Amino acid sequence: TNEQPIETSHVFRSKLPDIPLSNHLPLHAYCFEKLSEFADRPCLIVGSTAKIYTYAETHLISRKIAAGLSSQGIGKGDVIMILLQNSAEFVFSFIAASMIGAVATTANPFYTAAEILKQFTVCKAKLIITQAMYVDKLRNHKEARIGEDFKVITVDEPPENCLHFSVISEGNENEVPEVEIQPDDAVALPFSSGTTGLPKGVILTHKSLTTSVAQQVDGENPNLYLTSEDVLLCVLPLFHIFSLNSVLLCALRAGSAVLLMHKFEIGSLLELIQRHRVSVAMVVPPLVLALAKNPMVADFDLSSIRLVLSGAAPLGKELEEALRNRVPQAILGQGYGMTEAGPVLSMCLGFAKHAFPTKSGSCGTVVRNAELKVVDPETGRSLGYYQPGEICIRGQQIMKGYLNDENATASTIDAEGWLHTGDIGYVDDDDEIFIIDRVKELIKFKGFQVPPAELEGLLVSHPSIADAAVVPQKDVVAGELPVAFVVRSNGFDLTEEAVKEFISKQVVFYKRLHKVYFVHAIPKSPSGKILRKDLRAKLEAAATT
Ligand code: 4UU
Repeated sequence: TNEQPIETSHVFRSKLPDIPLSNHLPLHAYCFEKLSEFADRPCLIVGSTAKIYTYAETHLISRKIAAGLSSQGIGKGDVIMILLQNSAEFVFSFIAASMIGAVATTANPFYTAAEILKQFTVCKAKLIITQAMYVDKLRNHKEARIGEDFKVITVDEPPENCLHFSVISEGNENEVPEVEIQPDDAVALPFSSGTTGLPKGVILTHKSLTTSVAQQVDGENPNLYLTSEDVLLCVLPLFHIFSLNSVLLCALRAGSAVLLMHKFEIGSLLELIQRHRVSVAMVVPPLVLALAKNPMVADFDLSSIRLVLSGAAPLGKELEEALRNRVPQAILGQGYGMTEAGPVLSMCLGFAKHAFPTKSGSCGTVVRNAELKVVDPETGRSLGYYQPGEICIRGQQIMKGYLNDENATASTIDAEGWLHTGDIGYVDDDDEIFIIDRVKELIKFKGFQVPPAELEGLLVSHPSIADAAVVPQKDVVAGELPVAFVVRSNGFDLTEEAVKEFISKQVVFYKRLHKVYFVHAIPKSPSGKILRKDLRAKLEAAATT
């Protein structure tokens, strides 16, 4: 007989049964599968103008753009960059790329020239769709020139060497080339620094995204129940996977309307919620803070809101309770996502058609058709209920891998297909997930990614800096702020202000350093890794004294 102890592996599953997945379909075909049913329903509502595009119009314009992109030389596997704030053009361009088997990489239009060009170059993008005001940032490219090496299309008046959006939007919808799209082909290429290092291209395939959307909104009892009567708030930026997937793609699949806001401003947000009777609000914790605390909220009618989904950063219980007072009729809950995970790992089961009771502070339950485990970071052993460890996820929704980075892929997705998140959490005996810490380097400012390695690279490029480390400091409004520990290389002339300015000139606003501490050495492990935990502890000690 075999007396060897059997290694028990705890795998957590959804309380909802698995469903058949239509993930053989290309993403656009999947999202518009029920087009005939929703054809005349509102699909996109442009907040600033109140212009409405129906499902039929959205589909038709996207087909025209698909043909237009193809006549501009974009073919299967080619990468286009969408550098836009939330807008109808963003949506059309994304769907159009999918229709011709092209890949869309999305970037923050507020990025500096250097940040954009790095992503653009790594992706080998052939074409950029943007606004005229951002074109100057694209002119800094030393090797590639606009109009010669890549094309730039602007949704407004095109500057020199650029083309107007009508060049693609007036394509002939009957001339969309027939391309064969495999489920494993890339469709989206968002950037994320993952658990370590610099931002990397995350390859999300048609199968990843159709699976992820299905895990949320498909089935007899969808985990996130949306209908064609719903109006979803789309104020979170579509270049980030949270909004792209859980707002836009989920809405399209369910036939809901998407209210597009190009930027966050509390007054117009409240006004639009009231005017368009927004029923579902996807938010991040700083927005919850605004909704819970801003006195203006009392002047508006928010009674249409039936569901608030917060994600991308931890949401405190107190804040959740404060929001509950403002929208007592709504179900509040969280989603937990990570770009690499496709992105949704777990979602509140209070959002289901037949809802389950849930607890505040939880990030929901693992999505259906997926497996989640919690592993001991030291031993790799999987842990049971209430035992905190690193959260890992497995399923058809996770990324194919990082673009041109086999090492980073292999250190994130193990040989058995488990994606390691770098988040520490536990599962309680109602199968609800609680995140309590992050072991990866990543800093999150209002849900935006701030990769420390990127800032450290910039810091040590300064002639007077010998070494540097960047870690998060807790903050009530932003969640976390990047702060730096810096070792000066010559004398003591370098000031905190000079360091801050040096960085702020090179990065988007949320990556700016909040504080600089000058130190004699950066604590490191024998293998040379920065001991971030020690630095974080130092900050916490300083904050409490
Ligand atoms: C504590 O933030 C995201 C994606 C979020 C998302 C997506 C779809 C949320 C709900 C949804 O429906 O992706 P990234 O790659 O920018 O950042 C990933 C990291 C996670 O690893 C975790 O550390 O952001 C943190 N995070 C959260 N932390 C994400 N969601 C949560 C959360 N609570 N609810």
